Amino acid sequence: MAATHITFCRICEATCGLEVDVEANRVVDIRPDPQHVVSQGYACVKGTSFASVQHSPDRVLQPIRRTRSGWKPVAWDGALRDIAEKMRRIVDTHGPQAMGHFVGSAGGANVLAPLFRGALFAALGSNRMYGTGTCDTMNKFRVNEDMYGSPMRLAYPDIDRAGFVMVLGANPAISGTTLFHLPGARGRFQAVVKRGGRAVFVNPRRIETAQVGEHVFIRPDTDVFFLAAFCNELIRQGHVDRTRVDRSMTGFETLRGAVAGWSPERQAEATGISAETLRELVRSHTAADGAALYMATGVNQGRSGTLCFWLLECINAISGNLDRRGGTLMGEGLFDMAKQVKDDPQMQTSFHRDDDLPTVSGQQPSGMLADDILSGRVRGLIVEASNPLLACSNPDGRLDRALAGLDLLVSVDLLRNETGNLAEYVLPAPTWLERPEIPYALQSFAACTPKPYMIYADAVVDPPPGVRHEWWIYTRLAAHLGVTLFDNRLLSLAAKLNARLAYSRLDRIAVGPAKLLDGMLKKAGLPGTRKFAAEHPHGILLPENPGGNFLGTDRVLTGEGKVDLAPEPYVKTFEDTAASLHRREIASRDRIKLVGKREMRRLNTSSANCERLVSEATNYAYMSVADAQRIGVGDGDVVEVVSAFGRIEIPVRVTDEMMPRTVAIPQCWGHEKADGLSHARQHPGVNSNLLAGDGYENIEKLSGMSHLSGIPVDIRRLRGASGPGGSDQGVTASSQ
Ligand SMILES: Nc1nc2c(c(=O)[nH]1)N[C@H]1C(S)=C(S)[C@@H](COP(=O)(O)OP(=O)(O)OC[C@H]3O[C@@H](n4cnc5c(=O)[nH]c(N)nc54)[C@H](O)[C@@H]3O)O[C@H]1N2
Ligand SMILES: Nc1nc2c(c(=O)[nH]1)N[C@H]1C(S)=C(S)[C@@H](COP(=O)(O)OP(=O)(O)OC[C@H]3O[C@@H](n4cnc5c(=O)[nH]c(N)nc54)[C@H](O)[C@@H]3O)O[C@H]1N2
Ligand code: SF4
Ligand SMILES: [Mo]
Repeated sequence: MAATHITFCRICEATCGLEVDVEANRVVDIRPDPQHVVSQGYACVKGTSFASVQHSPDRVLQPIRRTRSGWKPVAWDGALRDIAEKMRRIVDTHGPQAMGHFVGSAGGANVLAPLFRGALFAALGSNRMYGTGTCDTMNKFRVNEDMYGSPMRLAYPDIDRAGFVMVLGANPAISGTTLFHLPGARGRFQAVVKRGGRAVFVNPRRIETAQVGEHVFIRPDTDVFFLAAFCNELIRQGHVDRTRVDRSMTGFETLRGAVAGWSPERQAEATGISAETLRELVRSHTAADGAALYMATGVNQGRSGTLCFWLLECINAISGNLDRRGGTLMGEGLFDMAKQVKDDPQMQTSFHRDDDLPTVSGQQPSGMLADDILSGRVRGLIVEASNPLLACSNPDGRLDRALAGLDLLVSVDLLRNETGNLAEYVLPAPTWLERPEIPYALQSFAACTPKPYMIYADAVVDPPPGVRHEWWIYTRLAAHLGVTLFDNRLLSLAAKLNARLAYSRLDRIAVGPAKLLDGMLKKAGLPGTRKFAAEHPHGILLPENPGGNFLGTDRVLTGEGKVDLAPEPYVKTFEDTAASLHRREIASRDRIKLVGKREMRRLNTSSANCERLVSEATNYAYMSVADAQRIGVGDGDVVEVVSAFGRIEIPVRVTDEMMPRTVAIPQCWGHEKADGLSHARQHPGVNSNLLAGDGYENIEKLSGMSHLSGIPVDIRRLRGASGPGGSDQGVTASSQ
């Protein structure tokens, strides 16, 4: 007989409620939880298909080591001892910064692992942390820090009340949202329109979400001109809330001066959005009872992601919409994490690298990883929950070569992915169904969601016996290395003793994750884990954010206690670069630009091996009818896509969704070398990040973000749909 457990999905930030049927420790069915206090019966196919990842025959079930004669299972103790010895050798010979770590997006869903990972590396004296944060959203953390005083002061659109919502560079119906937790996003946007408001999606692709609202095409990587002109026009039309600005913000005159030269007409030359459309959007924004602008990865990954988010937040702020119902609200979580991290030097933007690139919220630019390894600055790397080989820019396979040359590479993962394949050790971790948890760290601590709530879920199934929690792995490594965790000998001893007890015969007396979470919940005045699981399995709604709880309060954490509308580095960078970027844009407006495309059945690289989700053998290059005709390609034809950094071959899909001179290729494919992923290997597709540049020139200097969207490419027809090896010559698109 199957027992039904109530839990929540941790694949993306929507964290939808799920019902899971379990029989003899096997997941037999996963359904949406109709009673979850927020998702109310919504879940997507990735969540409900997770059993095939959970029970994948490719799961790594005990530590494995790469040897000359192939991968061999090894015992935990020996593996951790050997890894610790190698780490020690690297640190003693090359200094602590030579030992780094790399964290992927699933790392953000794990509430406990970061505490112990952070403690281990701090104890070693290394702040060499990389992660896919610099592929998705570090620009926002940087701006939050400078405008509001802490990277974790996150504002989010009050979508359930706004009269005008404009979304740039996000596709919530497919992707959910980031730093803004919104299960069933499509319906929430639809509701804006149903109550007479507007939902406008500014995007080079007519995205799925735009079906419930309006769509405006924008040339990739030109949002900075659109936002500057929007801001300027708002000021020019006199729609500034002077009372709020004068009382609670600084730098308005500087901001006004910076954007003054950006007229609707000037932006139109680069963005393709007509001056009239922009003026009309500003009028509508101003007329609405509550308006909010939101942006995400499509803009974050451009060359001006930090400037864009600065301008966007300024528009929300000066129009009187920040900290107001129907506008944008400042999240409030279990604890005031923003306050807690504010004075943590690890979390403040710093420039300790020997180039002038920033470390934002503790993360160094992932686009410098290959450089840092090839120059000898990094000799060892622990990768947790990530697959940087496919997820990060990897020009012409340069990252493969760099990672392969490390003295030590360890992957902590469910599977042996492409990155793990280059490692010396793969250490198996539990899935989220095997972990007790509260939702996403950010959701719990910043609560950027229209319906704040808390939920606790016990582990639904026991992990396989040879699998170990990440917190345990890091604590045991610390014990082998002889370093003091948390800068506190007593606490460190206790943590190490606890890790010794865990997974031993005395496991029952060890303090496991559930006990730690119990303490956290109780400290926040909520029921403990046991009570939560027994009495509130579908979660508890917390008071809604009333707005008016940020400006003018001590939650504004800047020196002056006011929102800074003109942080000096942004104004300077904008003034130094915008005009020349604009000129270059106009000079190259005939070039095709590459953008990414998230798909419902795929989650970054990590669902590629899921049989229930992936049936197509390849991804495609999506291009407009006009581009296809000019290049002379039809559906299914294979093209060569060439950038300044690499070259790929990929079949085409012709669609009216794409803005002309733009091509969309779903990222995070390219599994031809994945011999640890049997299904993915048979459905390999093509890695578009071979076309992205890395290194200093291809990093956004204010936040360390990689330039992954809006990459200029040339496209040429290689062969017809059914003609393998055909070599009829096409024409180069860029010169047409
Ligand atoms: N199904 C699914 N869901 C996911 C993921 C997934 O892989 N699959 N990944 C998860 C992760 S890790 C994240 S960070 C979030 C990301 O969530 P989103 O940020 O919503 O990500 P995307 O769906 O890729 O949307 C980016 C959009 O930006 C557009 N775009 C590209 N370049 C530009 C530009 O220069 N300007 C403008 N205005 N638009 C541009 C693209 O066409 C695309 O529609 O999604 C999460 N959810
Ligand atoms: N061109 C382009 N490139 C992009 C993007 C884009 O929009 N365009 N998006 C970028 C973004 S936003 C992101 S976040 C990255 C995503 O890239 P990554 O952050 O690397 O994330 P995934 O590919 O989802 O996951 C990698 C690994 O995590 C493992 N994993 C899953 N759950 C767990 C767990 O609980 N514990 C452990 N230890 N391992 C686990 C999976 O098995 C998988 O092997 O890609 C980036 N790359
Ligand atoms: S939307 Fe995200 S959280 Fe919800 S079921 Fe799908 S993958 Fe899981
Ligand atoms: Mo991401």
